[in-house]
Amino acid sequence: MKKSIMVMGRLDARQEAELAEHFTLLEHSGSLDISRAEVREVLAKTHGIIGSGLPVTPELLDAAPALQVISTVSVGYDSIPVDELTKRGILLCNTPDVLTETTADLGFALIMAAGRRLVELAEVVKQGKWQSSIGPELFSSDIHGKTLGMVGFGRIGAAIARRGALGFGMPILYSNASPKPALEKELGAKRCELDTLLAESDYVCITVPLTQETEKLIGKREFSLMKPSAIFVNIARGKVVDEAALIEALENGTIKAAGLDVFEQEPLPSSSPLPHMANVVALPHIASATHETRQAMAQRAVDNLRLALQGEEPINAVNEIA
Ligand code: 8YV
Repeated sequence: MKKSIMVMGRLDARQEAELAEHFTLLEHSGSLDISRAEVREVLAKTHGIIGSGLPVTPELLDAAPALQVISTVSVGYDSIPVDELTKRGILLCNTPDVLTETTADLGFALIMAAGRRLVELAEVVKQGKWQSSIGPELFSSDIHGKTLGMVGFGRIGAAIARRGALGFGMPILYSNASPKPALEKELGAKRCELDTLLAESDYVCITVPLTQETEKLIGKREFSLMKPSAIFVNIARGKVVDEAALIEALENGTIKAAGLDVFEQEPLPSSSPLPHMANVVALPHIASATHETRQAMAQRAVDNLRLALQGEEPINAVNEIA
């Protein structure tokens, strides 16, 4: 008998057909709200779940006794309790690599947008306020030759640093749990303590995953260490930063500007001041959201799910099941 799966979110028709060839696709109304009887009924039968931002809780896992694999269409898996999955013998797969360059493109775009005040200055033109030549109050900051500090130096962090070092001649500092000698050689990057990085960088870019150790890693104290001219970029997870401290630092000139793709709460609540601040470029979590990359991520997640449920080695397993 075919195994059953729940498809949460969008796959293209070809990917759905590929899964339907091997598995029964369970019909559901697109939510994982286990307070609903209909959702519990579907969960009770499912062997695999594919989707992104999946709100996985122990209660949800209790409701899915046949579950063998969760295949997330994302590299990050902070919404999923991996240890709990491992304890229950459930495999988790994610989609690294295929989104690295696209995410790094957006990270660097935010460095440029916040540094060169692109959104703010485009608004000057849009609102018909470009009446004389632009004066120093609207001048921006250089990017080339400035020091880029990478908080986290994994695949995406390295890809952003590569753009900065090779394309813009930026000296690179990085803080990371382990040293990266190959990248030090390739990019001239220097590893240092987080506090040193914060004090010496002109651009500070966050790419660490959200874990217990990195939650609120950057708060009031850390902002106070940065240069008043520093530009802060976050493409990792909003919860790595104390958002209230960030807002305060941007308001009182502790730092100069920020480019943000991620927020403590997403979608950003309408009460947030961040999108209305002139020195902030705020985006709706779109670092990997190109046609090509979302397609590649979905395909990778489909491949992972299919392989894992067929008892083969998936391409990207997060945990190990004995
Ligand atoms: C997505 C991301 O949030 O991969 C990640 O960890 O942050 C993004 O690419 C999204 O989940 C993709 O569907």
